[in-house]
Amino acid sequence: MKRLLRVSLLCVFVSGCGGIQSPLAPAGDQAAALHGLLLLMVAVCGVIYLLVLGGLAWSLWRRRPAAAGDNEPSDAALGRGLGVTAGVIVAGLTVLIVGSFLADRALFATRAQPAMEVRVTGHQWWWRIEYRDAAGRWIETANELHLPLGRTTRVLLGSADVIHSFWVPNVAGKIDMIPGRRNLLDLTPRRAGWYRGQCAEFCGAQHAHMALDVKVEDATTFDSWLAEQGRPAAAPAGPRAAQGAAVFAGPCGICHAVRGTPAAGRAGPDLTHLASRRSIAAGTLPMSRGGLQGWIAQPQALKPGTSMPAVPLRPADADALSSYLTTLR
Ligand code: HEC
Ligand SMILES: [Cu+2]
Repeated sequence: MKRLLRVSLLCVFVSGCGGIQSPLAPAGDQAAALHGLLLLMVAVCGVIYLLVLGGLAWSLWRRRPAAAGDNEPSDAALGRGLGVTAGVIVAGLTVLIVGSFLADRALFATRAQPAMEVRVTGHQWWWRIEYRDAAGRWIETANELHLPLGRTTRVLLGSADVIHSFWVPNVAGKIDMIPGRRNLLDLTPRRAGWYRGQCAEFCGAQHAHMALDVKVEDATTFDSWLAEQGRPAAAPAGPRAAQGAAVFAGPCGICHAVRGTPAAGRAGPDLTHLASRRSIAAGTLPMSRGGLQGWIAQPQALKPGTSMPAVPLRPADADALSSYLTTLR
């Protein structure tokens, strides 16, 4: 029983050391710079901690029961002890100052270079994402950030309502998204794969359901992905999807855009290529037909307080609607 407890505690600790949402498994230049600084801080503070504990243990061990006054350290010994302590602290702090200066330079090393711009805007509780393509057009999507491997992407961060915070720990450090301000963050990922970001500033009841799927992919895959995202939605294939599109254009188009159709709402995420995404409503549900059906039927049960209302629909219309949404690839 005791061993089981120990093993499971160990698992809990070790599970924090890697994975898709961890600053301890850097997958980009900026995260690597911060990871190096973290290791340096742990090393310097660890050495000082051990020295202090070692000194304490040594002086306790030397203390013998003796006549009063016999045990007092001499002025010279005290002076030597203080000198060593001050020396260690000054040396440790100097190493940390140099280390953080170098890490800071590494974080801003790309700032002077041109880079692809992506606007990410925080909303309660989802992410609006707009890419600037080579032709200077802004291409809108939501809740899933794609990054080209080995290139630098400049993220322009803002907020539409309250303060949010952008943090994809495997790729870079955290920066707040403040209404009325644009903060910049350069991302240079070096390892392909899926990562997870999370709003890192409490922003209301559904703050915990404000996750961000991040995919780092090789530059050619990224380029064709972006070209695909820039296209308008395909015309609905078949009568069922056409019925769904007609339903969508009514109540849903007030808040959502599907480019290439009359739906041009701006209050909610752009749904032009919804079905190409991995999850629904900022990581709340995995993407599937059933997930979409559930979300549309009961957004307030799945994400209480979200600005998306449950729209009353006839069952046949709801069914056609989710068929249509799955064609938005
Ligand atoms: C009053 C505005 C409003 C209306 C009307 C509305 N929505 Fe939404 N919708 C939103 C908002 C805001 C979100 C983001 C919610 C969140 O994640 O917290 C959203 C999210 C979604 C998502 C998830 C998008 C993503 O990127 O994961 C889908 C799918 C969706 N809505 C479909 C619909 C459909 C279908 C209708 C019509 C039946 C509809 N919505 C009506 C505002 C609206
Ligand atoms: Cu938030």
